[in-house]
Amino acid sequence: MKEIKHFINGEYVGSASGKLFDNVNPANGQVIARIHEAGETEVDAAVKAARAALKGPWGKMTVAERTEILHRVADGITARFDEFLEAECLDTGKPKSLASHIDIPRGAANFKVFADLIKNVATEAFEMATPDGAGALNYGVRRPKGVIGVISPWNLPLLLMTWKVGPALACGNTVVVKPSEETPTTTALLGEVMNAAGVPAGVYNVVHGFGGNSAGAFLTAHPDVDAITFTGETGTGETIMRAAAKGVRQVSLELGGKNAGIVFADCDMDKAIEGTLRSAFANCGQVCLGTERVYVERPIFDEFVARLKAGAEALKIGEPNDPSANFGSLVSHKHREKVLSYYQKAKDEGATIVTGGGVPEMSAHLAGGAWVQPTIWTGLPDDSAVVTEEIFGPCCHIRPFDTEEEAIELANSLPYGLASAIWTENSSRAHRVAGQIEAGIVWVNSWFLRDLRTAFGGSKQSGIGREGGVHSLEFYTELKNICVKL
Ligand code: NAD
Ligand code: 6OD
Repeated sequence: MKEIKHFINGEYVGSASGKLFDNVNPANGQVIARIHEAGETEVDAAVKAARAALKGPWGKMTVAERTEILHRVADGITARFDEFLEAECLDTGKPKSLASHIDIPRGAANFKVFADLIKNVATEAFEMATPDGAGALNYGVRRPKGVIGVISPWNLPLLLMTWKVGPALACGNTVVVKPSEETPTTTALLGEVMNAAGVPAGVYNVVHGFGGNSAGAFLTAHPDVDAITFTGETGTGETIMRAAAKGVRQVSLELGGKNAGIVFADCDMDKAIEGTLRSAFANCGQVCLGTERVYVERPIFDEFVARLKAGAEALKIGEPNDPSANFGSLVSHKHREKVLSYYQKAKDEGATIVTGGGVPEMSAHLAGGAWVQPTIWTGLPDDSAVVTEEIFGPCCHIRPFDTEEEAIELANSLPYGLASAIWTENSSRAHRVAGQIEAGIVWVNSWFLRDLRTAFGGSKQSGIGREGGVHSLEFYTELKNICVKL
């Protein structure tokens, strides 16, 4: 059986404790590998390696040298595209048709974009008058923050991990990554690419394991980690923030959401249906930016519901290797239990089940997989758990509205504030409504259209801080002011 080991100081190492756990293919329930679980010993070794590497060749490189290496990392991912694709799909159950367009290309792009960015960012300078008339000159310099702890989730494993490791390394930091216990393989494989690209030992380290009382907690509690960047559930974010308070370490938190789509009667219906289908069902609904609440203006409500139902029922459920499949399994049976518990709640609360609501029948070789049906409900009250809590599955509730003000109020009614999608052909309305939505990202007539130079993050309980473009530099560097008396 294949073993997935930690990557510490440029080498793959097993756990001293000998503790391993199963890596399961969620499409069929079969164990595909055994994963080493890091204890405090491995986490400490990884942090020590990362600290030492800051003082080694990595810390002495020019920006040009460092960014050239990061371009080689991106090219290394692309050169091994099929291996990354296979590994990502085996870990997650997602269709190759999706991961080949999103997960793996973005995994590579995250290194190139931030390598290019760091070469071209200016800092500030201020001339200052002084009483003696000679003056003073202030200027800013950016320095790496140090050792960054990166904790990543399972839904877009390579994409979300490199989204943090790319800028962290571009800024000259070193990292210790703890990928999700469900999806460790591409993070581990990246170690080989780092070595081949000439990234010095200790710059990129990986420890595997769980969250609480395991690798995640050991990493966030480690006193020699300078800052922690995390993507995952809001509750986990709170725990990590508490851990980071010890030693006053900075956090960047990209957390959960319960995102609203608002569909106005003046929308282009084809675009609204296509975009809402993707935002509700892509990646089996396991995208933090996904739409789980759809508000539709009353005159087009019935038509919209009927067309979304037809679109959901046309999705092709299948295993990753099926080229025609565009809808995979959930990431695990544990997650399926959570999603199905909401399917049950919707039933119990008297929802109209427009489509789905259960488990699809799969052929014998996939029967052990974590499959669920794409599901649409109507008719639930606004305070239903199904409408207010993040499910993170392929499902949405659709509710009619009558006025723009009502739609905005509904969209803003929850403590989350990650993303929203507005569908209208009236550009004044688009700007007016987008400006009033309490979310870090608002799309108009699109969804998950990403320009990596833009700010990304959540408001309210969906996160703290912004990453992307120059905003990543705010987290991954210390901006130091040097004041020179002339
Ligand atoms: P999770 O919070 O359960 O786990 C995320 C990571 O944190 C995993 O690596 C896990 O092992 C680790 N972890 C768990 N407990 C920990 C602890 N006490 N200390 C340290 N580490 C710990 O999230 P998940 O289930 O993997 O991912 C799904 C969630 O992530 C959803 O809520 C989704 O909305 C959110 N998400 C947010 C964004 C965003 O950009 N805002 C992106 C993707 C996913
Ligand atoms: O596109 C990105 O950079 C990003 N962080 C996407 C997050 C998706 C959440 O599931």
